[in-house]
Amino acid sequence: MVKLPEYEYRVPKPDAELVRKSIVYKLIFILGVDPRDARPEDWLNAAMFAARDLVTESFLQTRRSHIEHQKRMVYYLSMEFLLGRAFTNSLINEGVYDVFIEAFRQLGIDFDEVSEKEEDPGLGNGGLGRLAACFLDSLATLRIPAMGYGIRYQYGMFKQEIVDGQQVEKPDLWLDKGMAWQFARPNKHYPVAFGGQLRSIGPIKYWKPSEKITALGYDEIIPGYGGDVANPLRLWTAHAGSLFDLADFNKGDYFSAMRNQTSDENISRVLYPNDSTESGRELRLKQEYFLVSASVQDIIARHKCRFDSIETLADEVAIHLNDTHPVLAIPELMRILIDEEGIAWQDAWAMCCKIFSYTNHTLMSEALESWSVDLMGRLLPRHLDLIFEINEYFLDSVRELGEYDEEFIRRVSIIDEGYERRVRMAWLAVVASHKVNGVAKIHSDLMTTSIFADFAELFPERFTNVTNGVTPRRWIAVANRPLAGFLDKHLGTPQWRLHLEKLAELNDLVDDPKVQAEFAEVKNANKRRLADYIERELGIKVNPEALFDVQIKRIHEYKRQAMNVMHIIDRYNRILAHPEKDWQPRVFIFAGKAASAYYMAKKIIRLINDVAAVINNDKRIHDLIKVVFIPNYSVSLAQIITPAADLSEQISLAGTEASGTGNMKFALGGALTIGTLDGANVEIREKVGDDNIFIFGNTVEQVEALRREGYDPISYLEADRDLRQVVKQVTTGVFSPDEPGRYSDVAQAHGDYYQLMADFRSYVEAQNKADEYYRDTAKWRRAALINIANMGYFSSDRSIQQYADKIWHIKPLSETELAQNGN
Ligand code: 8GP
Repeated sequence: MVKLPEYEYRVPKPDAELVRKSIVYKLIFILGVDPRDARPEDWLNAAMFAARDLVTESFLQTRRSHIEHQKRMVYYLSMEFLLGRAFTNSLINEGVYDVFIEAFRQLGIDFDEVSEKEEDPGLGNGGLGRLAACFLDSLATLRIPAMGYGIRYQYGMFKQEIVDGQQVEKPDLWLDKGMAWQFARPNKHYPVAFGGQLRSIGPIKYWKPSEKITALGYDEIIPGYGGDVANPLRLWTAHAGSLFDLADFNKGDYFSAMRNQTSDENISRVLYPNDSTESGRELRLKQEYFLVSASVQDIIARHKCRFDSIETLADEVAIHLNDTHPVLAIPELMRILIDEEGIAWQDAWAMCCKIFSYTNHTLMSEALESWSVDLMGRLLPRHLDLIFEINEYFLDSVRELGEYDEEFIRRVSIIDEGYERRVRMAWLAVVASHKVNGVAKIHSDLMTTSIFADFAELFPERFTNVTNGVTPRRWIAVANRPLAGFLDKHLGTPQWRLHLEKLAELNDLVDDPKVQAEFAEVKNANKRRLADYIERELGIKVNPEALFDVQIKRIHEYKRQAMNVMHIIDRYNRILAHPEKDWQPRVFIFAGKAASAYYMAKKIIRLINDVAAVINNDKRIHDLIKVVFIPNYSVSLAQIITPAADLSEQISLAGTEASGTGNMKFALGGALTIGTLDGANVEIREKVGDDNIFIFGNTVEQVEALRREGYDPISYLEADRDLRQVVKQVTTGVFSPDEPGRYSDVAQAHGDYYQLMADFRSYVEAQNKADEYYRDTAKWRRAALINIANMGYFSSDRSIQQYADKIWHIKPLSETELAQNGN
């Protein structure tokens, strides 16, 4: 090993002058830009290179320590990582934010203008992807030996524009401005094969694929808070053909390879290809396999580099499957162990069962992935064969128990033998994983009594819960600097960033009027910032003193943005009927993307905008209601909106939202929740107490009872005049006079499957209660402070600690291990 004196790789502790020089150096010598011509984008890239130097040191040191101390590692496989901007977050985590601000001041350059030029890496869609990003932050902060694997989509999630009230999808060119935060790893490349045939010589099976592409790695560095640890997130891009098999490229093949290049490289082109066509589905399956094949090969290569024998893999490696999308990692590991490493089937299976664990993120049946046997057999014949073998082995073991009939066997079979034979990915995940967890208490319970009930009977010890969490670094220290200052002052320590349970000490201060007033100033500053943003971007003026009522998340029927709109319309009607009353002014803020092929979700966006156009322009309302749909929801946008919220809308039908993490971010920022007893709302209520949250609506048991008895939405309409009026206005075109029938199907979509009608009245009552509270400023501020004080539990550090202890059995690097860095 090369020995370096310490000064060769240690970046000196930076001061503003050093940082300034470093930025200018990067601008000139790395980017080739004359400082006189530099645009904010250039300064950003230069500053990111300068910041990356600081993180790189911890990154290399971390890796060295893992190798030296032979640490067991966890690999987190996910098709989504919704990272948000890297620059300011890394400055906070490295403890050099103020130094950079000063360096920019010395350069005479506006720090905020520059840092806002950073594109959000659009590598995710919703909660699952953002959770993965919070987890990476916590893994590094807690010094857990870990690495993430994902796909470096060239175009991430689309950019959303709103044109005439409707969502328009534009390509997200997030990589075009350069990606100073990633290291290309030209030596990390693996072949990924598809198609062809499965052959056998005697008992030995081998796969002769017809197509090969190459996965090339890029490392995004994930710095932990405190600056001493940084872990990699390795992202794969697809390259056509084989990079090393140049002999294959005789002239004719070369040209045909070039022709195929575009289609091969499509694999890492976009997140969520349209799955309503066969070719879209095939591409998605290829993406999933591409991710896991490259990652599993890399995991094995890394293991072999550190240890002599593949036999110890299960002792040194844990692989976590973030939902079912990376589940093909199971047959891929089996294939490599058996076909390439010569390990016996049973031994390979025993290793897999020790290595894998799986998190379920939704109970919605449409999200439970399955692939047709036909498609999988065409693309991945060896994997399909292994899945059949796993299934046979598993079903035989169930039959041997002698307690179950064939109907049960049919239900637990990994292969659904229905009309079209399909591979049930979640079943495969459960059968191979030693632990399966849900993401909030209620969700984990429902998981074992609904979709996985049969498996919970077979393997009760396998199922567990780890309630989600969010990182206080990004969601307070970066996104909510006024609150960070407030907490530093009143807790007398910056340590809440690492030990969020310290927030509990605020409980002693919640009655202090001075503290309440200071908190109000924090909130108002955040509201003013958002109001400025809304005026700048949308030209809508909102009153920062109004109650900010916020629902930002993916647009989905189960999340019931439509019910929120119904309440707005009802309030509008009541104000018009009783203008003399003392109405609480409110700004209703929405943001969120609808999947491009999701017709009803897109319609809901349009409805919000149509309702906004009518109400915002109705002079009789005197700005008592403003409705704002902020386009292009992203992590960066959430960082502006969340800290400004007074009221957090978490109104999914009970039993549908697995956990939610937005609910935690809002409460942590001192917003009160209006919500159903769904997902993590249940645990938030336990922490903050009934008086500091507005709970409404039917419980899971009531929802299920209604479904059993035959839910009848009409009965609610008949019983409630106001509700009737709202539904009539929507369905007869009051908000879409140019096309009166536009929303005839919205309010009662699919027989009101998500029971908006049943919960409407109690939702409106909870909203009225929120108004009453808000008018009593001391009461509201106290409740907001109680929310913040009791959010310690919802740190992603707590979640990750639980994963490390209960699921992965991984120990963090100790300080001494980190200090002796093996150089
Ligand atoms: C989300 C759940 O909807 C949310 O309740 C939970 O907080 C979050 O995962 C993290 O656990 N699920 C997804 O984002 C999801 O299922 N996405 C699939 C469509 C890919």
